[in-house]
Amino acid sequence: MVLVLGGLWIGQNVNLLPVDASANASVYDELFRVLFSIGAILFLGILGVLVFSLIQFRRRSGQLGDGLAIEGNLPLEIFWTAVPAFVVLFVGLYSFDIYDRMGGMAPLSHSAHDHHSMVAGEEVWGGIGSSSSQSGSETGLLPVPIEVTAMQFAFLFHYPKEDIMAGELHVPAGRPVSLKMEAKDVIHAFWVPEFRIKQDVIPGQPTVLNFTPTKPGRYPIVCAELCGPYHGGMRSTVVVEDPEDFDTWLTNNTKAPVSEA
Ligand SMILES: [Cu+2]
Repeated sequence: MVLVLGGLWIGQNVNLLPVDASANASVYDELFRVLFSIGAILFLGILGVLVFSLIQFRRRSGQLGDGLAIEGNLPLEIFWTAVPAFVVLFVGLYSFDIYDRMGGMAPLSHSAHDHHSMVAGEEVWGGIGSSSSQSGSETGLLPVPIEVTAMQFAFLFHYPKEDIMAGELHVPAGRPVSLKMEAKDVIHAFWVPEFRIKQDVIPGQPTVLNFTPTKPGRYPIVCAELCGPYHGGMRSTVVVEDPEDFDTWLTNNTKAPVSEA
């Protein structure tokens, strides 16, 4: 009892994750806390029994014989099979639920014409994060579409409406964003730890990532798929701005000479 309560307390009070800066981060953090609680309970329980046994069953002076030969204990074996089976089943179902709530089960747009839907005359890309909680449908806001190109060893961002090319990803806080991503050479992965989202970027097969940033700030974009010798340096920045600042940025950059470097 003490062990379970202690593990739950540790799970609820652990503070290892970076700031949460997107709408789905809290759902992910919930899963992290549950997994951390289970890990803490197992760690403390196993370590407790181990330390207790080291002291209680140590060899006393004068003890020279072999220990008791113990073989087989059916109730114990059922117990230590059933408990991990239950834990693994629970974690599997719960993770699936979280993945579904983050929009992971929404169909990916495998070709340019599949799975696209039209909202108010605008094309909406499907894929991860396009579930109702992520697409902004409850706020009635249309997602900001941005095209992402990944290559060895950089990300390029294109705003199709304004025809802006950028090396940093600028997004407005509180508005849904829809990234359509494709790689030029090998498989990369687009990861923003502060958003708790990650998606592969694949040559020849566009993938989609939807999110709603919530906190203005600058956060790292990390390539999370080993893509070559400078993979570790393949980083960029996402700049989350107040919507007015974002609009100003769009205006300032519209019709600027496009430089593809
Ligand atoms: Cu890469």
